[in-house]
Amino acid sequence: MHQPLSWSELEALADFHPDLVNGPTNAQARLRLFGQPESAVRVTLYRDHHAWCPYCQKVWLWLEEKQIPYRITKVTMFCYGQKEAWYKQKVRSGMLPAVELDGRLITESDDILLALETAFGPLQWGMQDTRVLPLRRLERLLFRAWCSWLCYPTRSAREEAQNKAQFVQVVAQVEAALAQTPGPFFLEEFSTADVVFVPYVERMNASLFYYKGYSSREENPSLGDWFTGLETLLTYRGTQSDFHTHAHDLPPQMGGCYSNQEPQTKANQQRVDQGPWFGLPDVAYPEPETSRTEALTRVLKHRDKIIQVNPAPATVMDPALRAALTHLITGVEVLPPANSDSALRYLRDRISVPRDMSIYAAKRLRDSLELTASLVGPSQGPPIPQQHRRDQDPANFAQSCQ
Ligand SMILES: N[C@@H](CCC(=O)N[C@@H](CS)C(=O)NCC(=O)O)C(=O)O
Repeated sequence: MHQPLSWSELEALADFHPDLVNGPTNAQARLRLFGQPESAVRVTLYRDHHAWCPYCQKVWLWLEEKQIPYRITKVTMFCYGQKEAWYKQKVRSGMLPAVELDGRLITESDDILLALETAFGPLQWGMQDTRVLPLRRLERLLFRAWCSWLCYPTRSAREEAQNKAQFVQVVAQVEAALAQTPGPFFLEEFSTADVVFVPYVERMNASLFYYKGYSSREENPSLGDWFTGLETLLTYRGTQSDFHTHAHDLPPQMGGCYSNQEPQTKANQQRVDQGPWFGLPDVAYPEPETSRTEALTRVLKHRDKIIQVNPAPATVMDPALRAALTHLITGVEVLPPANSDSALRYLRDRISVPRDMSIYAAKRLRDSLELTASLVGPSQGPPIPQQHRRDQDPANFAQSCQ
């Protein structure tokens, strides 16, 4: 067996340095300029550290598509840790997102989009357009059908089947709406209508796969084409999350997600939690060549904190993590210390997309952590909490957070 590379040898291989400010959409930037001078910035977006809030994703995607220069200030969501006092003074409820536009504070994602449209013009068809309004209503109908199926326990197989049938019936309406235009999007071009659907349809795709054994993207051809269309956009790819992140972030946010316990569901849960992660219907565009270097660079940036928050002592996690990263970047298997299997799987379970890295980088990293752990044993890490996600408190990463 080979020895793990040293931290400095790993650093020498960590060659992923995108332009966060002017380059492709990413979750780490604090400023986005799209080639314009900083003096052009009129907007500050307050969004969650976790890059998970669906209403923030809507505004984020809109700003990126319109290439409006903006600043990003990150705030903690209640279930991850302590809400910043300065934010509660600004927005009493502490809710996200909020935007400052020319110094004026606006909350509520729909109101934010309306104000941004007034200032910068609509993204093709606007929020109040007669073609967009019925689609917005359809999105809310779909949201309610999804919640009714996912977020309430059922007392019988019949009730479960009824909830599913109701969801499938609304999805059929979405399929019909998508089929109205020749391209993959709701209207002739990617527009506000798509932006409105993105956050929850992405979360539906993940959560129904994991909790109900139902693959929305594969079972509905027009929805499948819609996802493929979205994935042609670098803006969408930058905001895109994965099945693992959504499956475990949704329960505390939604007040619970209920599995139907069917064999397909159990198989899907095993796959999302323990791999293999490649081939899951959470992404279909080809893997970029940079996915391994991206994962390595992102881990190295936070390595001290990652080792510190791990339940295992640093004497175990430090060499274990180097073993996994050596596999990630060289493809060579390296035996980690005895008993480091649960430490590596603890980290495997806490990679958050797109907060930490993009979807393929996360798959590569999970893959190397799992493979390296499996060389010493089958122990899983402590379970992921379902009532809160304080195991992901951004305060632990405050200094190294970027
Ligand atoms: N109707 C609001 C809903 C916003 C909302 O529910 N935001 C959640 C996050 S998804 C929130 O900020 N919750 C408080 C928290 O988690 O800290 C909007 O459209 O902006």
